[in-house]
Amino acid sequence: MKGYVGKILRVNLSDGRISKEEISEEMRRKFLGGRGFAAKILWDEVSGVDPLSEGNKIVFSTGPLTGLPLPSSGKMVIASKSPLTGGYGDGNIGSMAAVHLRRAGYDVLIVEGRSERPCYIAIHDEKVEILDARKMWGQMTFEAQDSLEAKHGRNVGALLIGPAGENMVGFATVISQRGRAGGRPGMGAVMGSKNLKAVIVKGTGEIPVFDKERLREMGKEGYGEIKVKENYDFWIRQGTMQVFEWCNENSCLPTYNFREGAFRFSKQLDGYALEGVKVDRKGCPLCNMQCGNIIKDAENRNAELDYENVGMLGPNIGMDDLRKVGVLNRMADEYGLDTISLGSCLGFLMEASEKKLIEGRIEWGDFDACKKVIEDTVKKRGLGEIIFEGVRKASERVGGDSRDWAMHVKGLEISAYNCHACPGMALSFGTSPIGAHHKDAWVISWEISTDRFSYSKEKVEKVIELQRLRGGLFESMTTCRLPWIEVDFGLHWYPKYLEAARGTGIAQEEISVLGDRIYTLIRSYWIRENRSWSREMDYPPSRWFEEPLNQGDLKGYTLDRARYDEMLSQYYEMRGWDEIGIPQKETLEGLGLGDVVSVLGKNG
Ligand code: PTT
Ligand code: SF4
Repeated sequence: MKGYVGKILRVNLSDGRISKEEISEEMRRKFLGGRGFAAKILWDEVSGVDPLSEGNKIVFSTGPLTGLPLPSSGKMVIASKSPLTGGYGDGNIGSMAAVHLRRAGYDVLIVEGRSERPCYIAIHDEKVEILDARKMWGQMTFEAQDSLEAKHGRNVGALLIGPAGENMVGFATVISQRGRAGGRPGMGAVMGSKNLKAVIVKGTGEIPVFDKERLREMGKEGYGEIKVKENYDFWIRQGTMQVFEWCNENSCLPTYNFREGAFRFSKQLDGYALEGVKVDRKGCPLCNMQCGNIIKDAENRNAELDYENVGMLGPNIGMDDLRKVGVLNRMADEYGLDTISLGSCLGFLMEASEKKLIEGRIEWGDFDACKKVIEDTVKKRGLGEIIFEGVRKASERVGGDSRDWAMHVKGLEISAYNCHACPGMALSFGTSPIGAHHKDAWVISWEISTDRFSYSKEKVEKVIELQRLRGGLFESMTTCRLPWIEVDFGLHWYPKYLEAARGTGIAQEEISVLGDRIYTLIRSYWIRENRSWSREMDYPPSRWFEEPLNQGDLKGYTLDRARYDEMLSQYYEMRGWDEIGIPQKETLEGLGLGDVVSVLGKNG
C-alpha cells in the first residue's frame, strides 16, 4: 500500500544491532499508523517489565499523512510503557524529525535495550549509527540541540532529553526545536534510562504516495482554506491561549491546585495579556497556523507559551505574572520536564506546605521557590525529592489527606481544566488512555455550550465520539488536530487526503472501528500490566467530588459521585467492556483482537 514507506527501523542499544523490518499489510489496515502502530508494538513486545529497565522499548511512530505537503502534518507519536503510570503512555510532538524519518525511509523507529554509555542515534537515510553522547550528557535541551546542529547541520530533525530525562524524573518529556514537547507520561525518562540523549534524523528521499499531483493540489487547497477561516487571525494572535479567558469565565481554570475554577489575576495572564508581550511565533513543520507564542520572559530570554503551560504554571500555583510564568515554562523546556505535571506538582507542594504536611515552606506564587524546586526536582533532592515521580507518589510520601487532592488519574497529572462542574470532561479525563490528558476528548467546550450540568447518556456518547476522532484517527494518521478544532478546517478533507496518499480513503464506520480497536487494545495493555486493576482507576480525584468551589458563579458546585459512576457504567457498556472496565471476549473478537483474549483471562 502506498502512503507508507513501509519500514520499521529497530535499534538495540544493548548490543548495537540495527535492523529493518517490513510493516505488514495487516498492521497498516488494522492500526493505520502513529498511535495505532505504537499500541500494537507495545502490546506485542513489552510486557511485565519495569518501565525504566532495559526491557522497555520506546517507539517513535508516524502515520500515512506525516510529512506530506498537507496542513499541519509534521507530527509523530512517542510511546512506551510509562514510568509515571505503569501503563501505556504516549505523546504527540511536532518536529522536523517526524518529517525526516519518513523521508529517510522509515515509518517507525523502535529503540530497545540500554547503552552502557550516553549515546545518540543518528539516522541519515540508509546510514544509521549509535554515536557517543558523553560530551552532551548534562546539557540542557537547547544547548544539546545547538551541539547536534553544529555537528550535523541545522537541517536535521532532533528529539532530545534534558537533565530531567537523564535523571529519570517521572514526568520528563522529549523536546524538539527548542520548545516543542511530547510524551507527558515520562517518555523522556525512558530515553534517559536507555542512556539515549537524542535521536537525530536527516532524510532526503521521497515519501511514496498513490496520487502525488492530487495530493499536492488538495494540500494547497487545504492551506488556502485554513487562511481564510473566520478564527484564523485571532488564532495567529493568541494560539491556544485564546481559551484562557473562556476558562476563567466558565470556572474551569485550574486555580490553587484545582481548588477553584477562576483566578483573581486572570487578566494579567490571559490571551490579551499575552498579546502585549508577544515578540514572535513559531510552530511545527508544514503548518500555516503556527501557534507557539514567543515572549521575552522575566529574565529577558525567549519562552514559548501555550494555554496548558500558563494554566498550570500560573493560576494553579497562584502565579500572577506572565513573564515569570515564561521563565518557569522555559526552564521546563530546557530541563525537559512536562509543564502540566510540573504545575500540578508545584501546586501539590504549596498546598502540602499550607497544611503543614511537609517540613519546607513554599508559598503560593513564590517565583524564586518554584525555580529552586524545579532544579531540585531534576536533582531529586529537597522538596524535589517528594515530587520527582509525580503527585500520586508524592501523596504516598506526604500522607495526611493528600491523596484526595493529588490531582491525577492513573498517575498522570490532570491537564488545565477544572471539572467541579463539568461531568463530561471529568469522564474524559477518567477514561483517557494514558491517564488524565485532555487530548483524546476535549469535550468541555461542547459540554459548556450545551447541557453543562447533566450526566446524560449523550455526553458519554460524545466522549466516545471524540475519542474515536481525536485519539484514534488524528493520533494515527498522524497530523495535528488543531486545524479542525480551532479554525474549523473541514473533517471531510482527511479521508480524501488518505485516499490520495494510500489509494484508499476511510469511511465513517472504519474510523469508529479503528478508534475502538486502538482504545480496547490500550485498555487491555493497562489491565495486563496492572495486576491490581480496578474501576477506581477510571475516577478523577476526590477533590472534585467532595470539596465544593468556594468562589465565583459556580460557588458550591461539586461533581456527583453516584451520577459519575452511572456515566462510567454506560461508557463501559458502549465500549463492550465489563463492569470494571475489562474488554469482553466478544468485543475483542469483534475488533479483530482475538490474540488478546487468552492473555486477559476469563473476562477476555
Ligand atoms: C502535550 C502537552 C500540551 S498540550 C502542552 S500545551 W497544548 C504542554 N506543552 C509543553 C511545553 O510547551 N513544554 C514543556 N516542557 N512541556 C509541555 N507539556 C505540555 O504538553 C503541542 C500542540 C498542542 S499545545 C496541543 S494542545 C495539541 N496537541 C496535539 C495532540 O496531542 N495530538 C495531535 N494529533 N495534535 C495535537 N496538536 C497540538 O499540539 P503531549 P507539540 Mg505535545 C512549550 O505532546 O505529550 O501530548 O503533551 O507536542 O509539538 O509541543 O505541540 O495547549
Ligand atoms: Fe504545531 Fe500549532 Fe501548527 Fe498544530 S497548529 S502543527 S501544534 S504549530
